[in-house]
Amino acid sequence: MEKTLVLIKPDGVQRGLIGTIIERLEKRGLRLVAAKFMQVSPELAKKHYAVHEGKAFYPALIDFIISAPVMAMVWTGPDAIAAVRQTVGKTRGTEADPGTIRQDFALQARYNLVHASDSPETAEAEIGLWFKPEELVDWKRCTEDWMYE
Ligand code: FUP
Repeated sequence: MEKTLVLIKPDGVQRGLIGTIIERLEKRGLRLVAAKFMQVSPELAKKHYAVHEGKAFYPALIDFIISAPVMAMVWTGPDAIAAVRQTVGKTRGTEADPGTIRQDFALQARYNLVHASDSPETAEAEIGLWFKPEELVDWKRCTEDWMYE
């Protein structure tokens, strides 16, 4: 089963959407395996967004991700990477599908509430960047017997 990194970004925290966003992932049937509420350092922000360095929106993105706390999490489940990105929706709220978090609660690109890993390679690297191996909890939800094939 895949694991994926999910961040509820500073706008989601400030707007009081932590519970709503977690609820969507829980109801989808995914399993939370790690979580920490934290202030992001500039060093961590730069490592996390290294792929975007040099782009016009990069400086504002770094300022944004360190501007208030984030809720960092690891979620797992069958096809968890695609499932979470589907639930989150496309980058811009105005392009995200109905029923997605970003379509329901966001309008533009920077203030789009959630980060979610986009591939197995990225997920592995991002989980390693944000969490120590011992911070991941090994458990199973009772719902999984009725959801996972
Ligand atoms: P996503 O995978 O949907 O989170 O988005 P990207 O990896 O394409 O972009 C990473 C982050 O950069 C987005 F969450 C928001 C920010 N961004 C901007 O601020 N402006 C842009 O034009 C594009 C992305």
